[in-house]
Amino acid sequence: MIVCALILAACSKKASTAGSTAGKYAGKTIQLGADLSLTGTGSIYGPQQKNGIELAESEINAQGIDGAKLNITIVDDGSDQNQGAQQFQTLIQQTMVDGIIGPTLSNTAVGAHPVAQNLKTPVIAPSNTGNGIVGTCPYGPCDYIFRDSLGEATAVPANVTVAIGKYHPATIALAYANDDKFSSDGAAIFKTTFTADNLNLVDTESFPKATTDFSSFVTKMLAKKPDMVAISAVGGVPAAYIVELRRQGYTGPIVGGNGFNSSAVSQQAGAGGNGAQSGSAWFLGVTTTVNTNFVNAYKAKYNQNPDQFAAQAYTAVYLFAAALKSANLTFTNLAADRTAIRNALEKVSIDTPLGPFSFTSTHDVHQPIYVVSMNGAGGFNLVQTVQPS
Ligand code: 1QQ
Repeated sequence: MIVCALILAACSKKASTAGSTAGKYAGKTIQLGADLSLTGTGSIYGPQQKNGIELAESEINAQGIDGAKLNITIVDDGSDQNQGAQQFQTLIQQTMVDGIIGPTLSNTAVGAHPVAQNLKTPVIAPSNTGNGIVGTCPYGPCDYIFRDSLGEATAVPANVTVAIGKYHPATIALAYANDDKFSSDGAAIFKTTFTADNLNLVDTESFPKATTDFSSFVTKMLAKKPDMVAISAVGGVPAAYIVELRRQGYTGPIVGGNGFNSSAVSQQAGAGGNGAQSGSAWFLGVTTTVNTNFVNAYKAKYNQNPDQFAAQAYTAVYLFAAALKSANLTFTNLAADRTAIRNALEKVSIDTPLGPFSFTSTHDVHQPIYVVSMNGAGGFNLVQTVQPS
C-alpha cells in the first residue's frame, strides 16, 4: 500500500510539473498559427512578436488548456501582402489551425485578413493599427477579425495633445511613407489632428517606404522652420529620418506613430532620438503583477527587455487560450470550432501586460495610451498615461 501511494504521488507530481493533462481536452493538441514579418520592412517588429508568442506558448503548456497542449506554427510573410495572403491560406487549409495571430503590418493585413474572413477563421491582429482593421472593413464583413493593438486613430491624437502641452508649437511638418497602409493612414490621422488642434502644417514630405536617403526631404522640410516634426512610417524609416533631421541641425521636438514603438527603432535612432514621442499600447515600467511577471520571464528567456510588440503578441496568445478554454471544442468539426472560438473571444476578459483586457463590440481594444519618448539608448521613458475616452 505504501509503495502504491508513493508511486501515485510521484506520478501526480510529474503530471503537475509537465502541465495538467487532465480535463475536457485531455490528450489533445490545439493548433494555432502566427504569420509575422520576420523579414522585410516589418522585421524590426516581427522577431520580438515571435519571442512573445513562444514565451506565452511555453507558459500555457506548462499548465495546459484543460489537458490540451498548444502548438503554434509561426511563419514569415516577408512583410509582403501577397505572401501574407498565401501564408494565411496555407495555415487555414493545410495546417488546419483553429486561429491565427497576425500579420505584423497593416499593409500585409490588406491581403491576409480577407482570406481568414472568407474562410471563417478567427484572427487576432497584434500590431495592425491602421484604419479599417476591425469593425467596419473595406472588403466587407470582418466579424472574424479582432485586434489587441491600439489604433493610430486613438494613439496619435493623444500623443499630439501631450506634445502640444509640452512644447507649445504653432507650426508642424509631416513626413510619411506613401506606399504603406499604416504610414498613409497615420498621415491622414495626423493631418486631421493638426486641424483639430489648430497646428499650422507648413510642410509635408512623402516617399516610398524603401527610401534610405532622406537628405533632400529634410532640407525642404527644415527650410519651412517647423516648430515640431511628425513622422508616420514603418521599419527603418523613422530612425533614419530622425538621424537626418539631427544631422541637418534640427533640435526641436519629434512626434511619431506606432512605428516608433520598437526597442530596435529606439536603438537605431540613437542619441538623436532622445525625446522622440509616440503613443504606445504598453510600457515596460508598469508595475502590475502580470506585467512584472511577463517582463521578468521575457528577460530570463531572451536576455533582453521586451517591447510593445512582444507584449501585444504575448497577450494575443493568452486571449486565444482563454477563448479556447471556454469554446468547448469538438476536435471533429473544425468549422464549428473556429466559429465557437470567434464567439468565445467576444466574451474574453482577462488581466494582461496591456492591462485588464476585453474586446469592444467592434473587436477592438479599449485601453490606456502610454505616451512615451525614446531614451536615446534603445528604450523609452513614460511621458504621460492618457485614459481612453
Ligand atoms: C501597422 C503598424 C506598424 C508600424 C508596426 C507593426 O502599426 O502596420 O499597423
